[in-house]
Amino acid sequence: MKIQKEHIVNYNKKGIENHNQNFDFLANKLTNQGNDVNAIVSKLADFQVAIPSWALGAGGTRFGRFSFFGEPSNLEQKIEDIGVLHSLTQTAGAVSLHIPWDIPSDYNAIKEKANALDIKFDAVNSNTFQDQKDASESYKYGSLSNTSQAVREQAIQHNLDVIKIGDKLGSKALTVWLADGSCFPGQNNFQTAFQNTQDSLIDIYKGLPNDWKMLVEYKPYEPNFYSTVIQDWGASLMLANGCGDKAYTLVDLGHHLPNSNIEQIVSILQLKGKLGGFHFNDSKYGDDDLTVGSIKPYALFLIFNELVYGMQNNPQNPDLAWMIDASHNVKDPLEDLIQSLEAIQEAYAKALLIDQAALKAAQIDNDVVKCQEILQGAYRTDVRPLLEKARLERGGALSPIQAYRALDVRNSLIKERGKNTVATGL
Ligand SMILES: [Mn+2]
Repeated sequence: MKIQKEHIVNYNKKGIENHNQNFDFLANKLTNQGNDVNAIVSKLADFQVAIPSWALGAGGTRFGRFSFFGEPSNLEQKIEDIGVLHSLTQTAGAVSLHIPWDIPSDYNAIKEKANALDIKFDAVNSNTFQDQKDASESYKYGSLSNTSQAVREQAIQHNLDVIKIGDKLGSKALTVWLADGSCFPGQNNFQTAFQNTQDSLIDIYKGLPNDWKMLVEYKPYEPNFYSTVIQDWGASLMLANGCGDKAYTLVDLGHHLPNSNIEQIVSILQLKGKLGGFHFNDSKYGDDDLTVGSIKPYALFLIFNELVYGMQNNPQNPDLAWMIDASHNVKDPLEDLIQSLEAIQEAYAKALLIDQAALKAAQIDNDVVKCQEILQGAYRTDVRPLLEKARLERGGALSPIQAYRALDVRNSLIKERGKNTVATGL
């Protein structure tokens, strides 16, 4: 299914007058406060977030999975779904593939399809947390960290294969997330597991094309519940540094213990030029994979404040690979992703409103109250008219969720694909 541009234009007609009034009012206020509104709108329009290929089917838990029907059953259809998201939001201009769930059968056809929908291939993700059908070795007790050299070699080879697949599509980064760890004390020798992981990553790194990055993701627990080999940003940074300049840490919002100061983590990694990617989601308890901004929108704003500061002040840090890494089982996945994209843009827009010069002056004066006023002044601004403007200028929908429903997208997908299709993934 492809959404026709004129359908969006027609849908927008109903709300355009209201939008113009709201935008003019806000733009006027922000301009008087010293903001360059056009520059903010164009930054929002340029900000693109990759959609992971595994987030387009209904999400699940280990207890069950409830379909919303009309799921994409192959990679072509997954890219079409991202095309739907992108045409409405103008923010989802990239896909992040998971291998082996999404190995293209026809590379040229996939590239053409993505190109026609203005979708780029972002980081490719390897999978050494599940056993594959014809594999000779099992990852039951780990992959890159495994005590068995044969298992480690199989996992290294898989990552090298993923790089080759990504290279054919125009990807420029490999994301490595390991489930490796232990469930019981004494099961693993921590030092051996870490050293094996480092050595394996170095072998993968040697196969990385020159213009590629390796992104090392961390997670404190799950699926292992006693120890995880790459459990935090310190472990990730050590491993990245052990590989070389093209290896970076990847921060996933949900991969922290409760109340971790994630904004401080991204800040220091950018200072050191080592933040390579960021995965968005939200959580109440752990790695809940909830819609971005649904639980802790202020924390997301504080993280964006540091990301914006880094983008403006840390030329030593590369452009980041942005991706949504969430999928919840009680929402239509496409509606869930639209809400996440909106929340990301909202936090970004609010962070762009922070008067950095005034904040710096207040910090030097140790005017703690003023520092808080500056941050919260930006946070309390209703920036949605700016988001609407950024979407409108690129041909997107004033309200992507309302347009998605008004255009009856899910029912069209069900008519096209049937009820019982199932997307690959967890
Ligand atoms: Mn992630």
